[in-house]
Amino acid sequence: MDIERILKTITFKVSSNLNVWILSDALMALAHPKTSYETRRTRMKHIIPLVATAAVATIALAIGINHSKPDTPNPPKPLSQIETDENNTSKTIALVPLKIEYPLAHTNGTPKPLKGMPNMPPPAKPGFRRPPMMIPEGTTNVARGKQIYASDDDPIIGSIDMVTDGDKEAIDGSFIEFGPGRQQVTIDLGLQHNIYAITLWHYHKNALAARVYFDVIVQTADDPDFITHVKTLFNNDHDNTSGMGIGTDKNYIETHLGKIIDTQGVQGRYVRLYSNGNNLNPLNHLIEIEVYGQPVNSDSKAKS
Ligand SMILES: [Ca+2]
Repeated sequence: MDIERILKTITFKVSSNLNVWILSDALMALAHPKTSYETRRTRMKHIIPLVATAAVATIALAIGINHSKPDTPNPPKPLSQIETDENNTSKTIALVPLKIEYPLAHTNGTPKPLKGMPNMPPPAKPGFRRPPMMIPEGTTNVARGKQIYASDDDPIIGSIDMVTDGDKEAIDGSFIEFGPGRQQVTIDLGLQHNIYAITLWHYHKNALAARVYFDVIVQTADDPDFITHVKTLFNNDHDNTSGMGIGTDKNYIETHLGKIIDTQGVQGRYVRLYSNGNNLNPLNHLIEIEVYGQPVNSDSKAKS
């Protein structure tokens, strides 16, 4: 760190008797021009150690203060949260990191850069790692094997049950290809859940070019027609192509890491995912959706 190096250099110079001696003698000669060199030397023998000690102590304190400031402020991850149920009873819920089993990365070489792609976030800094998401202890993927409904229930490739079959690989036999235009799939969790995270993978085999899916919208609701208690949890339809409102979320490049949405314990039974083609063709692809939650009538109660 540059500031530390500079301060250490100053400390060395100040603690050097020669430098302090010359400086102090010059100052004393200016203040008392008629004083002899021997007299000044006698007086300075008592002054120099005090000046040097004070200077070193001040600089050491400055270094200590500088060290106490972290390079990047990282607020500590909460290990628990207090939730209140409908009876106004509060309880503390232990939080644990969300653990995701990622599929293999399917990339060959460097994908072509995305030129002119709207609504993209700035590129991540080298070495950036996504911080773990904290969810209540006991939360599991409650979407696995659940009933699926879709706007296109006879896909071009694959079958809609593959949305929740646990296979996340981007290989032949693992992905679904829906028709062009806006399509949606809906998962019926079977009963109301508190939902803490949703993860999803479109087609993430970026062998030749980065792939971005458009108008990705994720919602939950209490009913299959999405009329009651509808919550929009993600929406990157920045220009309202779908007519469901302008989304403030960013487009993103598909990778084996998928997309993770923090859903803050929202309550619902049905989870719906929209998309509207991608940057390479008008088709829609899907590999897997996971919904991490707990039934509402379990120990964990909803926040909203
Ligand atoms: Ca799958």
